[in-house]
Amino acid sequence: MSNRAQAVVALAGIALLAGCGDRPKMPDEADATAAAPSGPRPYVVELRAVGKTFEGPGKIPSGWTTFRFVNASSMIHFAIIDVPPDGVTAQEMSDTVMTPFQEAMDAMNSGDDEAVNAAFARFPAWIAELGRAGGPGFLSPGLTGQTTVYLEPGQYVLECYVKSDGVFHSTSPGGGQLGMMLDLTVTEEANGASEPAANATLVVRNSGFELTSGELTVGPNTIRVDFLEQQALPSFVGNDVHLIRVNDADSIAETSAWMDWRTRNGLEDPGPATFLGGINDLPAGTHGYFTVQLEPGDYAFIAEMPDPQASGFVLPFSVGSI
Ligand SMILES: [Cu+2]
Repeated sequence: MSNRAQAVVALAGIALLAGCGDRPKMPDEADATAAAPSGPRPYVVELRAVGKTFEGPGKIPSGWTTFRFVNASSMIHFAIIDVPPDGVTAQEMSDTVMTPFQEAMDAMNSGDDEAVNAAFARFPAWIAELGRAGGPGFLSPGLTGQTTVYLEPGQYVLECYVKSDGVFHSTSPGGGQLGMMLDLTVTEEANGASEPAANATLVVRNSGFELTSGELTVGPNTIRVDFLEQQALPSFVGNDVHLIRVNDADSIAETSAWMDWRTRNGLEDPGPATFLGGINDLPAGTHGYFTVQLEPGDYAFIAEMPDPQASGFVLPFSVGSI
């Protein structure tokens, strides 16, 4: 018998003795003792957005990983997890991808198509094979999000490409510094965490979102997101899920218009809605989770892609009595 099992048996004996004694048993005492060994055990990584930088660990064990994403800044941020080819670091991505991306954006804003094409032509050949492993979705200032993904051992790069004054947060501020990017090494060691338990399942296909099981309610919700399909759109983005609070009749249309990074106001902070988190692109056939606390009101799942509303990637819903 393991030490842990012995400890559980010993605790059970104490609970039994307590139940037989003079002291009245508290209503949930026995339940708490019984639930502890078998309940889901998350492995939580705190990732903070401070100004236009990420603060988080550089090395973590592999397995189901829950990112507690704390937005301690005054801007909207997200944290997409890139899977670059072996040996490609955040610094190399910054030099070879983020720099031409910013040049392309500047050229788009000035209407110089030739310069746009020249910038895109500078991308490294591997850009078409850049993988994605999810990560926390858009989160408004001051909020905390929670997103869980399965991370295999390997080398990852986190990035945020929300814009401030037309500049992607992932763009280097100069002087050899990284923009909003973070190298993350995931080791062979297993974190041993359990897969989260969800109360609702959202399915993602190339035709849009569908809530296939469960119910969204007032209070904490853990949403399983099944990526049945994934796609590479011409704007270099794919299927993902973000959650907004729908504050008025224009929230969805305005957010849908904001979701195209190629436009001057696209992904420009501050955004038109309150973002509550979500999950970034995962490969087809895989799944992840995000957890959100909902107050009574109107909400919508929405994707970061050109005109998600026209493409089936907006799913409004309401919880509680309004
Ligand atoms: Cu950002």
